[in-house]
Amino acid sequence: MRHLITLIIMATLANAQTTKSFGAKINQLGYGEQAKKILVYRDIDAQAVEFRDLASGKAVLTAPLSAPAAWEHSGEMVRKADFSALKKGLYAAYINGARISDNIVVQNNAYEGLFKSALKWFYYQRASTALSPEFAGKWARAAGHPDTSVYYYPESDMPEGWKISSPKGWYDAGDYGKYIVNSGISVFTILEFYEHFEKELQKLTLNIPESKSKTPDILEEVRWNLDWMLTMQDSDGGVYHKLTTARFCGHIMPDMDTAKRYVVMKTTPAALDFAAVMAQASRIYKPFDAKFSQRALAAAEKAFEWASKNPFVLFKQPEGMNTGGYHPNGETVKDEFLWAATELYISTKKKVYMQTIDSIPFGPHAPWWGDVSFLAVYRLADSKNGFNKNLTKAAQDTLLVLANNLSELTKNSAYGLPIFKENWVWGSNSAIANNGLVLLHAYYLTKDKNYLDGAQRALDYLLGANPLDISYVTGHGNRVPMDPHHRPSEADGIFEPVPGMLVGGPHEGGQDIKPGNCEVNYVQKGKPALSYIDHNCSYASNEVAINWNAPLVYLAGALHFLNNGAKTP
Ligand code: G3I
Ligand code: 9MR
Repeated sequence: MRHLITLIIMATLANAQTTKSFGAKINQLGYGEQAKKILVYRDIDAQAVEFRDLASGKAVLTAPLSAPAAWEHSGEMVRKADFSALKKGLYAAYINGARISDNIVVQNNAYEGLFKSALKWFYYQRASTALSPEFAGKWARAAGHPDTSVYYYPESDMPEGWKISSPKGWYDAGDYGKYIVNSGISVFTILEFYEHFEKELQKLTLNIPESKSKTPDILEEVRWNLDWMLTMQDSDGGVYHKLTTARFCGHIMPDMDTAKRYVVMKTTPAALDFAAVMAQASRIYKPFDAKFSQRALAAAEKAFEWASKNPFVLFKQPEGMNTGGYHPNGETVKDEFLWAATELYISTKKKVYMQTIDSIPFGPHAPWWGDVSFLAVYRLADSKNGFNKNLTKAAQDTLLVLANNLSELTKNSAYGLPIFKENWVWGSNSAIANNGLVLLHAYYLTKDKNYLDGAQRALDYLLGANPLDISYVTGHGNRVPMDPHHRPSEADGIFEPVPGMLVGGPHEGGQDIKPGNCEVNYVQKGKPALSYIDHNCSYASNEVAINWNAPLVYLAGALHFLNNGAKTP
């Protein structure tokens, strides 16, 4: 009952923070001038949509409505209108004289604030440090989790008094755990964004404590997590899987969570994800910190060697611990071996890594923390990385198979969105963001604008072009999440959640619907795109996570730079 009352209060309060919807599904932050612009509206007896310039009130474009079509993921009948012809300005859409849309913004800087905010969010996730008002504004907070005395779980498995120092790093999500596997794909994605838009990102300032250094702020922020990751490697090269308390703490601020913290078993996926990002980091940081670059590469090779000697050690949750696992059903480690070997080959050109690459097949499956093989496909498909022509061609073909499937959905599905049925899982928004990144990589390879249009539609979905007509990013949009499952946002006494966070998004899993947790069944069977609740009880649909924000940073940032004339990578 208590939860229900909270829910009603939050929903009412939340509405106080949002502007009323007019019904048309659009990107609530707007569009670049050259972007594909699609409006989706419920099935209605009309021929066209009229777009009016808001300043003059004059009609400037009439766009025909498509035939009604059913969108299987929400059970809606909808129609689309293409208003790509609109150039810089502020507009609204009308049907039969009635307004149907929020303000429509067309300007090339539409996503600048968003991508910077999504990237700055990683600073807000820092463990082991206070966030001062100078850098964190009203979300400043005391330091939590020094992590200078971290034990082994279970302690009985180690000699009396065994402990390590493992400070810094990013909190994984709405909890205060630090997880190597999830750090892997998250760090890769942000560093790849840097690799692809290095010129544009050199000068980007995030207003973080390191902003005055000679190293670009984006690299300084990632370094906070890389430094922690290095402390998770044991002397034999193995890497501990995670660092957490034994059980998830309550919804409290970091400095209030003073329970003992532990590392747990070394695993093969942890060693390989660690090896991959350390090899990648050794190349990127070399011009800024040669010593760190050498240390990272040595650590990467040592971790790969440990994994080669321990090729199938999987995470097993110890008795009495309930924190996250990052251990997918039916786990294989071939994807991690492929990715780590690919990054290590690029950094060292050693034959041993090529032998591993040649032994592992890859397929057209977008990347997620449980299958990182497509991160290797991105590398193998890039002819600048010097792999043999046949392998590069095979990777390019694989990339285009997946991108073409996504492009077909963009063109022909009722909502015009690059979304597969299998994307409706815990973290569905990150699956859709990663689909956008697949399409961007295909655009870089072919310069075919259809792929760029698909990436645009992936971002449109996250920012409002969805059946719930909300932007899934805190603080960015007309209707946004106000009560995410994010301990600092819940416990800080500040009404607005920390900004720039992409919530997990809708799906039918409903793993959080149980007595004493989410007591409202928000799942609509057969309608995954509607199965979401903006309440902190819902860690399955409304949490935030570093591997969800990272592809948002890349997608919004890449479109921003491309909208403003950046060369494709
Ligand atoms: O891969 C299968 C897919 O084949 C199947 O069709 C689908 C539907 O059943 O399930 C898919 O597996 C899901 C997996 O996520 C991949 O999407 C599992 O059901 C689902 O339980 C799993 O959820 C993970 C969740 O932890 C619970 O383990 C999320 O991916 C993962 O992001 C989340 O991570 C947590 C950390 O453990 C702790 N910190 C917060 C973080 C975010 O919630
Ligand atoms: O806060 C935890 C979140 O980060 C995890 O994704 C989720 C699933 O593992 O668990 C959350 O913690 C809850 C725990 O699982 C059950 N008791 C309530 C905890 C806070 O919601």
